[in-house]
Amino acid sequence: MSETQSFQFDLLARDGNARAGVFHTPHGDIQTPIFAPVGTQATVKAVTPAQLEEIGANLVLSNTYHLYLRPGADLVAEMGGLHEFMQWPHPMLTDSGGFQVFSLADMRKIDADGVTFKSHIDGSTHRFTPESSIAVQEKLGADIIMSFDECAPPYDRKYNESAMARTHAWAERCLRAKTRPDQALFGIVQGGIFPDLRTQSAEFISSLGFPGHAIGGLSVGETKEEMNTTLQLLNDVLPKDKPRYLMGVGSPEDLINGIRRGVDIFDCVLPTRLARHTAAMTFTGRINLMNATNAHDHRPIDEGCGCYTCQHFTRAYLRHLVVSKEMLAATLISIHNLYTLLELVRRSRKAILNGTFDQFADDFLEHYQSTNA
Ligand code: PRF
Ligand code: ZN
Repeated sequence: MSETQSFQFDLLARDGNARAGVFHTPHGDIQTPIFAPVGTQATVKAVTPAQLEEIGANLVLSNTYHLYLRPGADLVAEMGGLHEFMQWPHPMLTDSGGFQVFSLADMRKIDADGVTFKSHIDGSTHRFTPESSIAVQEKLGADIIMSFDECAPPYDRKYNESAMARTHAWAERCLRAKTRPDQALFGIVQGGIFPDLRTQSAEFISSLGFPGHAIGGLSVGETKEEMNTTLQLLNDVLPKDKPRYLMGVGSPEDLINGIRRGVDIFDCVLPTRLARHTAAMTFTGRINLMNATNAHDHRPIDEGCGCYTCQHFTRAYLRHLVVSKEMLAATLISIHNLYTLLELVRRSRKAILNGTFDQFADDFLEHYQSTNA
């Protein structure tokens, strides 16, 4: 099977700039738009694979940086690869490690060839290059792997110029380093909030022939308006016949605003991280289950929700669990939050296929109470 066959992207419908499609991978089809739960350490925190399947999850993301440090890519390969190791038989994606080195590693020194950094776990020194990131991602064996990039702070022009140039040179090196035909390597666009850099980056990355394109360097401190303007611009430059992946973005309003501007794939730790901090996401905003107002509440988190948590448990019970610091709280709230985002992309997809996405998006945004975080 040739690469173009196994990773074909079929665009089924367009509604304005919003798209509904199917991306074919060796571990099954990804129906887009989609939200990918994050399993940083080869586990979506507090949720079993069986529970993820019941929620309707499909694509799951994991991190090269973490798995390289622990347990090591050779061990994952020895155990049959990431899918087998964590028992997720559906599509998987690994991030390249660049972004995590910059946000997590204790010390890092970047040069034209790669990044030297110290492990946040034991302080040991390591080095990633585009070639080693691809080698690690080939051992892990996800269906979608990412180019090694550099994400700069959004407002620093000089920094963004050099980070973009590096990202472009590294994208070419990643393509050359890749050997496995059963993995799709996506390129990453950078450029901060600067329209000319974003255009230049999208044009260059698109020219390299990747089967998909990611938008990096957003949701890193810029305003929502700046993110939306950048997505609008990229929608016109990125090729329409390949999937677009907005990295690390996943609040409900960001999903709607991204889909509206042509984004197909999202991932974010937000639903599972909020759950561990006792916050539930709903179609109208966030609820903190620690709040005393829930103490005698017979209702589920969200009366319209079809998730396991809402089908069985009251807010009063969930508040009891969070007040008592019981582990089940994280599991039940994570199930609900992930279900909410997956339901949001499922409903968006239906609306796109029906040609009613604009109305759906307007209704959603009108009823949604945004939280700053
Ligand atoms: N690059 C990579 N991973 C990422 C990002 C990026 O810019 C972001 C930024 N939102 C999240 N994850 N490789
Ligand atoms: Zn629910």
